[in-house]
Amino acid sequence: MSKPPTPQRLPLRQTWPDAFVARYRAAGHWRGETFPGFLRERATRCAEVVAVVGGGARWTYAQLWAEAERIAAGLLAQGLVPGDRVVVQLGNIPEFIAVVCALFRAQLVPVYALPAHRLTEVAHFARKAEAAAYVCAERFDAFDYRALARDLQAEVPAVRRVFVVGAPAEFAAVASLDGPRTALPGDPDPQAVAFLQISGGSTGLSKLIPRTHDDYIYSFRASNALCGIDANSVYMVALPAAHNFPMSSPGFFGALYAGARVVLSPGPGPDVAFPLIAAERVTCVGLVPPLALLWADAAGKTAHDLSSLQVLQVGGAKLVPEAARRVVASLGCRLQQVFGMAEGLVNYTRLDDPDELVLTTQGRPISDDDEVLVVDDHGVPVTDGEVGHLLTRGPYTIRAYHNDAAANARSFTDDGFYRTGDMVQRLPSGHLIVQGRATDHINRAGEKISAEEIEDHLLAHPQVFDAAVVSIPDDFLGERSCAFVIPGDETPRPAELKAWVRGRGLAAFKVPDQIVFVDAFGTTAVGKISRRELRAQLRARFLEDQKDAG
Ligand code: AMP
Ligand code: DBH
Repeated sequence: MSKPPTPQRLPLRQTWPDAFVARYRAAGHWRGETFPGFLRERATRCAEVVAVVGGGARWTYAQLWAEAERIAAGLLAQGLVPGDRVVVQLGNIPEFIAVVCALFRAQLVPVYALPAHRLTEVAHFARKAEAAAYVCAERFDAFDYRALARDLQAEVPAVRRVFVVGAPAEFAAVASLDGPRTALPGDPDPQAVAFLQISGGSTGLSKLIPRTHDDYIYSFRASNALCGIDANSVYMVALPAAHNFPMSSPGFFGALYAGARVVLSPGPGPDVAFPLIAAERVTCVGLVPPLALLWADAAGKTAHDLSSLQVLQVGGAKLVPEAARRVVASLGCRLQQVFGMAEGLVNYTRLDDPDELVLTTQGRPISDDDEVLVVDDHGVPVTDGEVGHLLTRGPYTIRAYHNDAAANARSFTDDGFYRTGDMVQRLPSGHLIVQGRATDHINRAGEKISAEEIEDHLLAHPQVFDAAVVSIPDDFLGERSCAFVIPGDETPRPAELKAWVRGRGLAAFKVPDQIVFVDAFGTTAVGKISRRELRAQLRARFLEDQKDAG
């Protein structure tokens, strides 16, 4: 039997200059650990300890590892080969963790899609990553992912195999995967890329973020110490598990590293999360600001016992001081602000920081080796306390995206600093206050939406002459998206345009919250203005009109 030819693919790489590698090793940040290495060790040392709770399952560390090895061997028996990239789109179910651990065990490379993503996004990830397979759930939140799988294979035929958690239809079931354990590879190089995380997409489509075993494990091992996670902790995943925040800050990986218990909440609302907190005695959970406020509100009325909660983390979008005060007042546990990014750098307020810093800052970097620069528009460092662009490099911040030369040229300086796109103020203590951003994306309750991406979809509509998408302050979401549209000959209805965007195969959170029709853009502009200026003008005019109307 002849083997299929090994496809010519762009290699996966994330490298730091030698001097930095030496420094991060010498400092003890990079210890040569790998995902399969630490998971196997925990499966022995914490064999009978409960590792993962969710969806009716209660797996010990030994069971989780056995599941991972079964699925890993099964995927290889089905024809996948180490190095293949696999798009994973699963909700907060134990199989998400088992599948990801299985991919690590087989040296297959997960590419994380969110459950909210639809065909356009998943196909983009598959194409960019040159994925060979897709793992999805039969359904989640009433959406049938097998239909998406069919469309995906039609659009990206390189996705040879589909594996389904639940009823597989014509595909293979994850539950029945199996194969010889002897076919499993040894442990990977700790410097190798372990997975591809997804960026929120500040300009255009999401970018793929290659993270190595060494760098990512460092980020959550160090996070554990700063978030109070140890073997006695019970960590709840309330946000989508594929998000970098609940995955690694300290996230479920931090919890598994510590030998703690991970509790998967099927949704982020207090109605589902509170009973689980009470039943499992959850000690730590991470939320985005709107959810934290919702929880704070509900905590005052609930009959469920939330007294086990020690640390409530809030991040993904700015938590303003007044909101922080409300959260602290009603939840009665320690608040920790988390300002992170899938590209790397994560900042935490420390559990023993004075209250004022916890309420008013977004924390300071994990590592002494996180280099932070706050610079003006010309790249010159500003003095402490002034607002500037945040640039960073360090032992767990990437130096390049995968397969995206244009984004790399834009996003990294010549000496390897990542341009975060965030505008911050740094206090003498090193704590950062996020003051805004330099890029035109919308941070909708922690989900980042690229204005450009949505404008492109609107422009594809036959009755749209031009469109500009901007963020508008929103009491609940923090920001909502508003599309200013110059119609063609006929003005479509707003609902029709929203349905159009949804119909383009996009995550629902990207559908504009509001559509405003205008005759023209930029009356004050002389000649050509940038999209960025245009969006700023439209936003300013809109807010002014609202003020006048109110
Ligand atoms: P991403 O690159 O998609 O992982 O998104 C990371 C971005 O989310 C950051 O660069 C910030 O713009 C934003 N972000 C995350 N946490 C916070 C926070 N606590 N406060 C303000 N913005 C945040
Ligand atoms: O928003 C984020 O991407 C984020 C927030 C908090 C993140 O990636 C993280 C912590 O690790």
